[in-house]
Amino acid sequence: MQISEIHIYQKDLPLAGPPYTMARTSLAAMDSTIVKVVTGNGLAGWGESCPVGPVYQPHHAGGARAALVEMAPHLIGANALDIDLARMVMDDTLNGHNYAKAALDIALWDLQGKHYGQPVCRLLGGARSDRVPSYYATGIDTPGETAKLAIEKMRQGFSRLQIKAGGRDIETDIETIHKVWEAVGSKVRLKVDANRSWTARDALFISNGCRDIPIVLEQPCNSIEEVLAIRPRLRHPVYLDESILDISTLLRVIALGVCDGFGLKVTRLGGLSAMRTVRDICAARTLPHSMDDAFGGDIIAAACVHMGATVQPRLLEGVWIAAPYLEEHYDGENGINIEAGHILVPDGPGLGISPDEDRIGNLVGSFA
Ligand code: 0XW
Ligand code: MG
Repeated sequence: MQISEIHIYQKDLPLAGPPYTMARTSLAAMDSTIVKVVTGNGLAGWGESCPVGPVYQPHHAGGARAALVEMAPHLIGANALDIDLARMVMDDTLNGHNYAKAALDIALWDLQGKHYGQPVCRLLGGARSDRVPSYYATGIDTPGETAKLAIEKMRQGFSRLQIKAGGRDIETDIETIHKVWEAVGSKVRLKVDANRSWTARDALFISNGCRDIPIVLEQPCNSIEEVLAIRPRLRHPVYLDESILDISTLLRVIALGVCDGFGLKVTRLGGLSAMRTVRDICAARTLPHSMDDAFGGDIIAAACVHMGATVQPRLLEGVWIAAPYLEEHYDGENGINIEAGHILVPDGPGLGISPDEDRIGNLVGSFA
């Protein structure tokens, strides 16, 4: 099943509501990149990579497209079913840029599923259930507003929440955590995500100031070394997110004992192929993790849900998708949505979605 065409698109994703705010960034719209890989027998596979702005992690929307333009011509003629071989071609063509390679990798899994008439989760080992738990991430807001939002999301059916923190005085972060805990208590599993923004001092004060509240601290400080230095003095479990740039780093932090789990991003790690390895490493060490991406529409959401469905439920911290923040779906009929805090696993072949070609943005490059 030879790859005959690759098309690369740029898609603006305006947000339906207010700007999306984290400690170090605030965004009113996202810039996504979509790839369509076509085979000689007329099948099409879809992939996507959408950084949440240029500050969250070292990914850049324009960089993703430049990387795809660099790699695409070398994949024409390759067998779409040989995903590992295709990945080698990518690595021989371009060093790094996992987040761009991820879009092609996801499109090849979609194609493989369509070829065999099976959902991607089956090709990845099999779904543990027909739906996965999601979690809601609050933006940075006042303690009172964040607590109100936490109650609203709990009532909508979310059993897990991620409270954004950082980028302001630590007293406000401490008060926010207390207010949310008073509002939802142990009915909801809580993570507090500082998105790299706390100093070691901030993290220690905040962990002490909330010592009786069962929270996980996600990516409290900027670097692995900073977290490692304060780890024995923290009162809470720590998950790493932005620090996990590749499989090698994951192995290093597990060996060093830096953290108790992970917030994982499919495109950062290089797509579903790499994520399958990461999932299995986490299972071998009983390390819980989420299965997310930074942002993006139905294509990346479907990829996260398929992979999330194959994770042992006790280790799956949830699948975060951007659907609640977006104005439209690429697939008007089978778009990926959250209902009562859960996401149904698509059961059609491949990723199980069919993007409407009028909704996938502007063509920036075609290769045949
Ligand atoms: C909440 N997320 C999964 C989505 C945002 O892009 C950031 C991310 C996180 O956990 O940092
Ligand atoms: Mg995070």
